[in-house]
Amino acid sequence: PFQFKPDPAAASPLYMQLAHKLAQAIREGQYQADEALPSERVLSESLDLSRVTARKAIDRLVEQGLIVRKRGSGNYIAPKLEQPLSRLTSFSEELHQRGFKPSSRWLTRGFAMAAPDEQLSLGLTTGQRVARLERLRLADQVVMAYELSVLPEAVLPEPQKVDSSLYEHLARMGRAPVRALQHIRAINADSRLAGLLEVPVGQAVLFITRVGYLDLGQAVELTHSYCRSDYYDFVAEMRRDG
Ligand code: 16G
Repeated sequence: PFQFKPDPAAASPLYMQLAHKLAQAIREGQYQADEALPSERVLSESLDLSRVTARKAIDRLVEQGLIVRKRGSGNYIAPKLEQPLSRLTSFSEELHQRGFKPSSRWLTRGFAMAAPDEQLSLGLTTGQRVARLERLRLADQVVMAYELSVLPEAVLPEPQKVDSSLYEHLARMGRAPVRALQHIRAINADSRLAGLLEVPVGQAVLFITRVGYLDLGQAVELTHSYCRSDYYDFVAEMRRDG
């Protein structure tokens, strides 16, 4: 169980000491990713502190991005996705690995005519249709990203059948990408994106474009991911030549 002994000689206020101790417990892995943290009431009662102190400590950790509040169900550890840039993986795989429950909240799942940039990326000719998948990506109940995926109709003839994981669906048909090219840029959220990602308008968001290919070089996926910069951290290992 979580232990906290206030230091009466410390210069920092009680709530800061508590926040510090809680942050340490989270970093040390005392709590599972999808497990609720003790509520403010439980914290204050078990540690014999005032409710205000407990609330201010939690507020501080929310500000620091370590904790998220979920309406009606309490406080949880914020999702953190340290995603290696050298391996081709899916959102679902990455989140499962970290003990979160990945899911998709669908906005669109249908067909459209390929736009010029989509034709170019996917190697299509004018007049060919594409499947369009538009969704929010969630870790437990926290929105981490908004994604728009475009695939040739021949690759994804039944977009309605994609469940939560696109790659799992493609793998079942032997069409999951084995190679991808990815660009990462920073943008500021406009009001629509800010609303979808539940961040303030103007917030910095990671805008990532991925084109995924099959073994023989056929492009199967063009995905634009808009990732919350507080939850994503892309990591690459580098070596100097020679
Ligand atoms: C990741 C990829 C995205 C891919 C998706 C498939 C990034 C920035 N984007 O979100 O390109 O389409 O995974 O995930 O990594 P799924 O199989 O869970 O649907």
